[in-house]
Amino acid sequence: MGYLQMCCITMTALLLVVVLAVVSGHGDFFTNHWAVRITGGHRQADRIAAKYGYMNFGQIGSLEDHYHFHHSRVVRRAAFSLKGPHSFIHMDPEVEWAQQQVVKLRVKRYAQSDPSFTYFNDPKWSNMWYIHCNDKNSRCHSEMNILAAWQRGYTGKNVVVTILDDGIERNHPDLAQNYDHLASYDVNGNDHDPTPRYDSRNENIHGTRCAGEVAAVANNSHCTVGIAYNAHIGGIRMLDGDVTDLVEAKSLGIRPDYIDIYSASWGPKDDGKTVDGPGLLTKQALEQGIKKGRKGLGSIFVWASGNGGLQGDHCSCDGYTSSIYTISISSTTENGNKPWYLEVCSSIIATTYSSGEFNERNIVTTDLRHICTDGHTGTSVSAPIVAGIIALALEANLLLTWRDVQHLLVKTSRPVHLKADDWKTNAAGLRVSHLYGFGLVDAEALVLEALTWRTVPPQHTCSRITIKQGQPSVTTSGCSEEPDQHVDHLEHVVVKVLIVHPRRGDMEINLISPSGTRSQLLAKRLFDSSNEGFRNWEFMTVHFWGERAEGIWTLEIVDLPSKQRNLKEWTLILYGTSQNPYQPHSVQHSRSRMLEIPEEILEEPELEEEDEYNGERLSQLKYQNNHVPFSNLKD
Ligand SMILES: *[C@@H]1O[C@H](CO)[C@@H](O)[C@H](O)[C@H]1NC(C)=O
Ligand SMILES: [Ca+2]
Ligand SMILES: [Ca+2]
Ligand SMILES: [Ca+2]
Repeated sequence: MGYLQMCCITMTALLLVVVLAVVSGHGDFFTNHWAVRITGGHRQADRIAAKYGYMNFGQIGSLEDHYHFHHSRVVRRAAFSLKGPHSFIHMDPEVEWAQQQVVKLRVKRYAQSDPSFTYFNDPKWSNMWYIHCNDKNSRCHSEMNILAAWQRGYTGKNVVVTILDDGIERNHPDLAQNYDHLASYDVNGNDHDPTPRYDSRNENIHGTRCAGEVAAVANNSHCTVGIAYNAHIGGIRMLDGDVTDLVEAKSLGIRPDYIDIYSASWGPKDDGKTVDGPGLLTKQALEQGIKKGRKGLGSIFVWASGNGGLQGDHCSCDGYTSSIYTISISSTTENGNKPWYLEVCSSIIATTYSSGEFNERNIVTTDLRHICTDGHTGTSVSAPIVAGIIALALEANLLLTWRDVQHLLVKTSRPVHLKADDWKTNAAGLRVSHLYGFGLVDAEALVLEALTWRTVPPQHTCSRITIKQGQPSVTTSGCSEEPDQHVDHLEHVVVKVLIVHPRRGDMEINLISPSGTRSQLLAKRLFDSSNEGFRNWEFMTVHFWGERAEGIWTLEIVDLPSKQRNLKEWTLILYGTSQNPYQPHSVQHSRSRMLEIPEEILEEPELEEEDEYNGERLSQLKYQNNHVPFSNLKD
């Protein structure tokens, strides 16, 4: 009898569960909070709460007889109302009404989300916390807003992405449908099939893992969902053999009018003592790509910033990731912590989630031999995520240039909860860090901005300012004589140095802009004992993005206590536009700008006092803009 009764109650409870699940719909998650209506006052409510194992948190606002009950034994954010003694509260005759509270799937700035859309039948979907961040399994603080971008209809359709790596398994069941042989090539094998070489050690898993992040097929009951799950995906097999300048150059130049985005998750050794970058051919291939690729709009090269964190490596010593033509991407952990592998440097533009500590979740993706994995880690994860997100933006606006894409990332990425001790606001009001660039990418913001984006004005370059030894401070008229070199609003800033030093790793180099923003171009590297110094090495920083170019630029080298550095020569190379890229036709702006010039330029700026770095100002130069481009504008 007792058993029977128990059985029936359980069945009733189960029924309730089903009803609740249906009412709540997909996309809603049960919490351990209940709203309960009980007459008879607080003490009665307390008594009933205790009877079923709840805490009574008191009356709900001004609602008489309504109480907030909390049950600590329910798993937070369960997908279904959980069974257990506490659920019997619904059947207590003294309880007039009870409702377990559900959390709505929060999708920012999207009014009519169709909850069923957020559900895919791919078995690893529930593990993709970085896509449905505020979901039942996810407690991350900030979203990359990928789901929201999808819900606006952007999934990478007609955009072509390729992975420069050790090949891709093109017949992987989660890739085959999106695989595009025209976006693929095998540079190692000199054929058109980029299928990886299989061996017992599974050496060549990397490319297939990157590919799945970008474009694994959605809702096919297999494995995962790619970030641009309707994009074309190809692979360029080039890492499984001798990697030469030629191999790299060839790879970066495969079908530049067909392939939109090249994703590269590799680079020179991250051993903390290497200084290496693209060779002659590869440099040309990158330049050719941004000039001629995508029928003149420019190829998009996305690059992982490097995994040498433990070796104290600094990504400014990696010429691929610090090139102005590549988009350098860093990683953060689920909790916004600095991952152990992270490399710091000033050329990083933005950041995605990736793997972290043992208690933090990983990224899931496709793997060699038709399987899935959550073993894909490091900044290798981050470049493909951004490649996928850029594919969404290109679907929204196919006319974005290579520089538009960088501007969009600068503008839409956010520091949110990413922890770094060096977040600062530059003079253009942009928050930026050497760990994370402009912060966590925001796919939805990116597609929204892309939709209404106006192509930025032409890029100008000013690179004639060279300081010779013994000339620590020079005033120059900059590049004003030639209008097509006039730089006013900054994008990238490059410093090329010739420095002799008995121990390269002892040096820290900083650049201070006319607005007073300080960017660290190089940090000390413990393992770098080379005596080769820097021979015309180019450091790049994006930290002055949007700032004005005019004024005194200061280079600072700290190598205490040895002070053995010998700066032979340095060149400041400014990239940017003559017009404000965000208000290209504002007459108002040109007026105020003309008023500013005499003051900023003619006044000798004060030097700051000796700073906290105990550094020595080695060299300063003044970039003066006499060019007044708006003088002929009619009001
Ligand atoms: C995924 O597939 C299922 C059928 O397996 C379908 O009911 C659902 O609507 C699909 N989801 C999306 C977002 O297309
Ligand atoms: Ca092949
Ligand atoms: Ca899938
Ligand atoms: Ca590195």
